[in-house]
Amino acid sequence: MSSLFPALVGGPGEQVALRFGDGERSLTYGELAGAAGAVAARVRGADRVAVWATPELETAVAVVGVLLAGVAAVPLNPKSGEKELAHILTDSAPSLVLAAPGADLPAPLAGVERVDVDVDARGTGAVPKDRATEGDPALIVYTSGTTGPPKGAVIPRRAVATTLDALADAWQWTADDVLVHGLPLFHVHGLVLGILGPLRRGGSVRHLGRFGTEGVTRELTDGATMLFGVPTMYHRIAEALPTDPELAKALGLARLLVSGSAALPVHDHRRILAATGQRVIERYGMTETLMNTSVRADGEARAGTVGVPLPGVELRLVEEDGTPLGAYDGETVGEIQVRGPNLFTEYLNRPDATAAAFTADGWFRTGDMAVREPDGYVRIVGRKATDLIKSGGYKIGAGEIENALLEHPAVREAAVTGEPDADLGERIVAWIVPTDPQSPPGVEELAAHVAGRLAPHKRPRVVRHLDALPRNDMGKIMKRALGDA
Ligand code: MCA
Ligand code: AMP
Repeated sequence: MSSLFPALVGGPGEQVALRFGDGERSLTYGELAGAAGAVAARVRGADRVAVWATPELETAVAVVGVLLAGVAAVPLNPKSGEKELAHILTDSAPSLVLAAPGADLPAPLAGVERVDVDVDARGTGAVPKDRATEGDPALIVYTSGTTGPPKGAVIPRRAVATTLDALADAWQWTADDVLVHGLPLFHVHGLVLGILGPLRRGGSVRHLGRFGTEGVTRELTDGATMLFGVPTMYHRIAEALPTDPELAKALGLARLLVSGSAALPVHDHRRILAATGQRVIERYGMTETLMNTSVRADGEARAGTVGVPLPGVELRLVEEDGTPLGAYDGETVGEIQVRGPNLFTEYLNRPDATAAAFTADGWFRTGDMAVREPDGYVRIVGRKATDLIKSGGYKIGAGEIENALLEHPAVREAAVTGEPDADLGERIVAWIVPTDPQSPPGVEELAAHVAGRLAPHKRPRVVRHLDALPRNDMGKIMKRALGDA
């Protein structure tokens, strides 16, 4: 297949490709070709390589190098707890881990060969020939389901290329664009859209290291043209705007503000429009599908919708029994199913889960419920599974948190739900029957327990104690009754 990154081969060598933090660490395309070429030479022939995905220059160089070598990258959340990390390593069996020099790798990685990424490596600067085919895996990204540990979605090179080119079409995204964001680099949003996207276009990305409104103001004032973020980030921007005229001015300069990973409430859309004159556009995707729909840069930015299917993506709504909905009326709710070159290939080592995710004729069941307006705009109205929580744009399975909570000696029974939260979209609530009602475990103790095993974003924000969990005749926990318990 043609290269994923044409700009690295005889492209704009002097142009800045990547910039991290407040600007002191950056690489031009020529420098990136050298540094990523050195990584590629090191990992060539491997099957899968893990990347310790801190929000740093090394992570971007590592992933680009692994892709240049035609190898699959497994990005690891550097805040993963030991149980989650051990699961991902056992499941994906990487032959080595790439990390920034000096990064402190936790115990589960002790048995994996470590290779430090040298961003100053230049070698000949020659980019190795890309021999991978479009069906070969590019990335294995771990994503939560309703129960059990996260599954590794195997994302082929074809999906990365086609989703980024479809977004370029929808957003008029070119080499002249400079993207700013502060997203984590172990998920599709921050890594595929936020790093590989600008590099495929031959443009630039400035990563903030950590999201904050000051960084957004600085970069948009200094020539950045696009901002990507999850709704929590736009909510924090909307909250800051009334007292931060510099932020309002900076946002007003942007060519495109894009939100995704969860729904951006209409209230935040309105506040940002009123203060900046800019409309935030939403796109809708999933780890398994990369991007499915978007409001187009040349289309009507209708708040509360995720726009229209991207070029190449087939999208339909189906009834409970799988029958496709007929004419779109803006009212009838169905599950979104998608088909196209943007889809993942399989869940690693999980043929059962892969088979369950697709219909016989290759449609992927997203589990998202939506209506379609007569002109084709998609409006997401909810999710099929109540046991999936979206908090801060992260997808979190209630089951994995319940299992972690049950491993705490002070917890006899546990049920986890999501509750509306103005900042996070949803916050994780743990309903606990304590082992000893006289000394029930507190929120800090349980949050630290879950953060240390799984990840900090999976920790409960609220703990409620009960004498018993409400159960039906079959003994199944009735989560909808928990609020009344
Ligand atoms: C707090 N912390 C703890 C604990 N409590 N650490 C360990 N144990 C504890 N008990 C630490 C956290 O690690 C973190 O550390 C800090 O305290 C704050 O934590 P938190 O409250 O979680 O962070 P936040 O500031 O509220 O984060 C909000 C956020 C974040 C920045 C919006 O949620 C975020 O980055 N979301 C992006 C999610 C995303 O990219 N999703 C894409 C997947 P420290 O201070 O060191 O940070 S969806 C996707 O990819 C699809 C394809 C799509 O459509 O996009
Ligand atoms: P993940 O599995 O972490 O990739 O999350 C994918 C899920 O995020 C989708 O199935 C949707 O539920 C949700 N999502 C992504 N983008 C949007 C959006 N713009 N509006 C509403 N939900 C979204």
